[in-house]
Amino acid sequence: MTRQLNVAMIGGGFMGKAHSMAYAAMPMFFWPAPALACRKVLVDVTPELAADGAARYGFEESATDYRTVVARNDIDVVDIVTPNDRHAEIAIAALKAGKHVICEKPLARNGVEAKTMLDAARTSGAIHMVAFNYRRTPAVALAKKYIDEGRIGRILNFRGTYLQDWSADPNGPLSWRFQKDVAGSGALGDIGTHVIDFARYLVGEISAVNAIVQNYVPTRPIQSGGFDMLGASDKSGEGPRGTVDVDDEFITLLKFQNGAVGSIEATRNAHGRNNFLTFEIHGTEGSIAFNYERLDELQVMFASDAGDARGFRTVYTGPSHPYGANLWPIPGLGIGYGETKIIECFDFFSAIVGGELPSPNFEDGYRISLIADAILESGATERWVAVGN
Ligand code: SOE
Repeated sequence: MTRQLNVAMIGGGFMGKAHSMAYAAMPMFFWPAPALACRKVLVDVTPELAADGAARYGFEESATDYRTVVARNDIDVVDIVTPNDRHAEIAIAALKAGKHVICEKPLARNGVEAKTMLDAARTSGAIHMVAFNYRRTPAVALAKKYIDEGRIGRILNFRGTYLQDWSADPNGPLSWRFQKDVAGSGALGDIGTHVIDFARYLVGEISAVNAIVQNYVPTRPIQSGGFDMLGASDKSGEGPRGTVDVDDEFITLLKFQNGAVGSIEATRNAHGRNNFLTFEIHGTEGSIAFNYERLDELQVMFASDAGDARGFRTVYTGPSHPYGANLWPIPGLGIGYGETKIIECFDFFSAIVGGELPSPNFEDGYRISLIADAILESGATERWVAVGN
């Protein structure tokens, strides 16, 4: 019989929806499934929100006190989908109780906080994962396969961007994503860390950064209620405003330990860009390019191509590509954000059942936090900063 894992989810917002959908749908794609998820308890800040989230996302019970829930004997997995300032306390409590933990990105608000989580994870011996879902896009996993097979040779250069526009309006609300004590950083932690994850996954460890870090919107209308509405609430601009103390944009140069160089930029203020998460990688034997806005496609060029056929070709991912045999039967049918979360759930559950740490785990989350810290320090000091270790 397929094993069952009882899940407690802490938080019930946008990511709660994504993860709940993945728990329900994963076995429909990956069968036989490594384990089935029983959506046991959903925890939120008020009884009403928790009950509403549980009903909507298919959890058996609701609760408001995560400490009682993570200590329960019938809970196997704790899934953290809260704002960033709660990640550490919840993860550490869950790991101390011996639970497997998946935590939304960024792992923590800074490297010091991430280290406390990594230490707890190492001590517990439990399985842990950080939800950098985009590397589970089949086209991105295909890029990794080509690189590992040496198909584009030695990597010379990585260029990554993550551009959105939902915070371009200065009258968009002051949600937690614009408050340093809750979020840790702005575009850097929220979306830049996805690109840092790509860079480490595809190229290797980053050794030094040289960054420009900017804020464009210093105050925003104070939001009523704690919900994260991204850019979608009242934008009249009337009423009291509060201070934004995080970055709206950063651009950084990169040095990799293996000698490659690169750059990353991220902003949520780029009018016209929605989820423009891209990379282009140049190697001695070819190049690879990816844009999440066309996530089924990988652009590939091999230097060995015949002279009259040189140029990027489009590979449409499908059954013969990573994870593809479990998705849809014909290339080009198209996947979306949901499938990346379903694959993430499959990899997490496979790791729990197999007893082997998945990647990215809390060690990766910690390293990414150190790189984010170095980017902020470089932006403040206007010089190259070596990434800590
Ligand atoms: C908002 O910028 C956001 O929801 C991020 O927090 C997610 O990580 C990203 O995948 C989509 O955009």
